[in-house]
Amino acid sequence: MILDELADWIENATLNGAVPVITGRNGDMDTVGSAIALAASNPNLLACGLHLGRLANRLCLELNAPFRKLGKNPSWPSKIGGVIIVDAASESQTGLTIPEGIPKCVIDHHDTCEWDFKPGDLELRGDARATTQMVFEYLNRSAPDTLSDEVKKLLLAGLITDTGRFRHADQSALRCASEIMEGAGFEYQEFVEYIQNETISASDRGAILKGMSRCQSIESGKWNLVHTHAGIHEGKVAALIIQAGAEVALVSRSRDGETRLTARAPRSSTKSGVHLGKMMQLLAEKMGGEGGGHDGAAGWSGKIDRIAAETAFINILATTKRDEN
Ligand SMILES: [Mn+2]
Repeated sequence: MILDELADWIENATLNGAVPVITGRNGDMDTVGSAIALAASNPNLLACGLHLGRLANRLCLELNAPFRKLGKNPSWPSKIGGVIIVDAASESQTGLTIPEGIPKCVIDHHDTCEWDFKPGDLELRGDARATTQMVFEYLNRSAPDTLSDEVKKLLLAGLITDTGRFRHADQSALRCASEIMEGAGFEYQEFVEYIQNETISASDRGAILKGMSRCQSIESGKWNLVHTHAGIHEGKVAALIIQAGAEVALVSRSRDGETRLTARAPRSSTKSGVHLGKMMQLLAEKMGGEGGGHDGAAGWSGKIDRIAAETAFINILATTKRDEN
């Protein structure tokens, strides 16, 4: 069983020194929750990463959860036994240069993967709906004492946000949530309300609305695509576009010479043949940069200009076959 291999890997690595548990650079709740929860299982594991997203920041403060924010070129501990990377499909998705020549372990649930593995490395790739689901399974099996209310909240928050509040859950994600709640000293509904209770500043609201006002709806091959560009909150803008009925949502953003694409698709589109993660990977092969993700949620980033990146995505969508079922 692969979870036993993870237990062995962690035991060996932590015997040889400190082991950073590195998050994806978006700092979303899934990556941050996974890192902190896993790090709670062994004193030689340290959760760290480039950035804490809004919710992750709020929850970490509230729970007093240990997380080390790193600069672009961090000084790693001198005695390092290995590195664990959670919820990131490639090195660039961490935004960091991972130290070389030490064993690494990648725990991830993306459909795409651009890591190189060497002997001594371990890859845990699951079709879980959140990386926190995989971390919970590990802790539940190998370190159940770690599962305090604080750790449970971090894991549950990752699962709730990565599944869009269980809209994209499946049976095992739902079972996982129920197992996390078993014996928990907090109430599920109250916790969800706490997570949802995000205040959006007037300037952020303005940016979201501006992104919405620039939306264009086009037919690309057999698909309806609604695209726009936004300065921030691309994920939120894309979600709103999907709620408006688009078959595929594409939101671009350009800053400091870097362009980022964020795409979302509802289940009806992914069932008919859209796989945004693979499309973003193809985009990276054609235009450079880095891309990947899930079938219904994916991203790409690179150095070409925004219009060229959008056009390349639209062309890939145009050639995507539609299975009528
Ligand atoms: Mn995730």
